[in-house]
Amino acid sequence: MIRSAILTTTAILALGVASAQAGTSTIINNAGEEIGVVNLKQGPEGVLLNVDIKGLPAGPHGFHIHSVGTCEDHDAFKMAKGHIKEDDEQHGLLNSKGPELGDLPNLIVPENGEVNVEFYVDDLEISASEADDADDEDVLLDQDGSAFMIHENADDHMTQPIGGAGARIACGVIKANDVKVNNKGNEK
Ligand SMILES: [Cu+2]
Repeated sequence: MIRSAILTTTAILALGVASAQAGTSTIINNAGEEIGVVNLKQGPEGVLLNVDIKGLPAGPHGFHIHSVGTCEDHDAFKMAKGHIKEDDEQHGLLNSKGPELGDLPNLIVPENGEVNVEFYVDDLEISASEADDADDEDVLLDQDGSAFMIHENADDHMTQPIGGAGARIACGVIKANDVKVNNKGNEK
């Protein structure tokens, strides 16, 4: 009886690791105030993002995925470090030696400060589908996590290292949504 309980727990944990099919990132500003959310859904080859943020300055803003999942130093957001990338990649969606995995299109914010947009990012996984891949660059929920970052200015998609996008004005740690497992061992 005890053994079967342990086996069941192990099976659920293993499934949980393998099945973060969705995620959420609460976005905060330099004052540490919540200003919106980015929802993530895993597709077969990449991740669908839905961005819903209020209270940003109007205009284009560089938008990236940075390599450490923390926004606690909210006055500057430096602890999130640089972009997620493979070793030989350069920054920039328009760069012949790029892009980096964490390069995204600019967020174009209208005068009312509200941006709501959905787009798709190729070649990313929210969490590793196999344990061996757990620390791969393309896995958002690797050991130190990942964070969305919004910059003060536009990303020109070419200049190193961040397209001239300037200061970091908003940040959101990427977190897995709860994985629900039913009594047949299937995800709900
Ligand atoms: Cu950035």
